[in-house]
Amino acid sequence: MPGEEVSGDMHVATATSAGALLAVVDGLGHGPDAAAAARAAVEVLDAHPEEPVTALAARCHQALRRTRGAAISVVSVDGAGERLDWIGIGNVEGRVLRGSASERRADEALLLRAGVVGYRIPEVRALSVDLAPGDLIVLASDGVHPAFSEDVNREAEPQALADELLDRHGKTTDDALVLVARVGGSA
Ligand SMILES: [Mn+2]
Repeated sequence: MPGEEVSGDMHVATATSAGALLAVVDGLGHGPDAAAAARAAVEVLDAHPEEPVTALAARCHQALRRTRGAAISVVSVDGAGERLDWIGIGNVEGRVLRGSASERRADEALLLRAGVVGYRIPEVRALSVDLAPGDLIVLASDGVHPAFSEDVNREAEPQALADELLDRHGKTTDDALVLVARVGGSA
């Protein structure tokens, strides 16, 4: 957010033995206290990337109790890139945007559950989505207008796409973060 020296939005993108763990964390509000809450969640996720997303949500909830709390969406991608499990508490949007190898599959939006991690979280279970090589996984904090996924160049490189989405859809009234990953082949 303009005027702030730190961002309260942070991400995790780490390889696991099974595949990858991706997350975007939005510390409540903005400024240093928001960043402290987000950092606490990132530390938990980085320390336990192999765990199921439901367990990670519970761990983050515990770790953030003395912070102002956060919105968190977490995605665990399996080894061959054939499936993901994801969970969203608060308003970090998640999308799977299909590549050309997924012609018969519809795009997917992560079901977000109301709550603040560290303060009050609902009973949540992970939802699964089948993937194919070329599919895009996009996570975006609420500093990005939720219409971001309506007109995406699906052939773009992930970094270029993240930059473009932030540029086109980022708000100036909040911190904003976009994380883009593309599903590779079996390698
Ligand atoms: Mn926000």
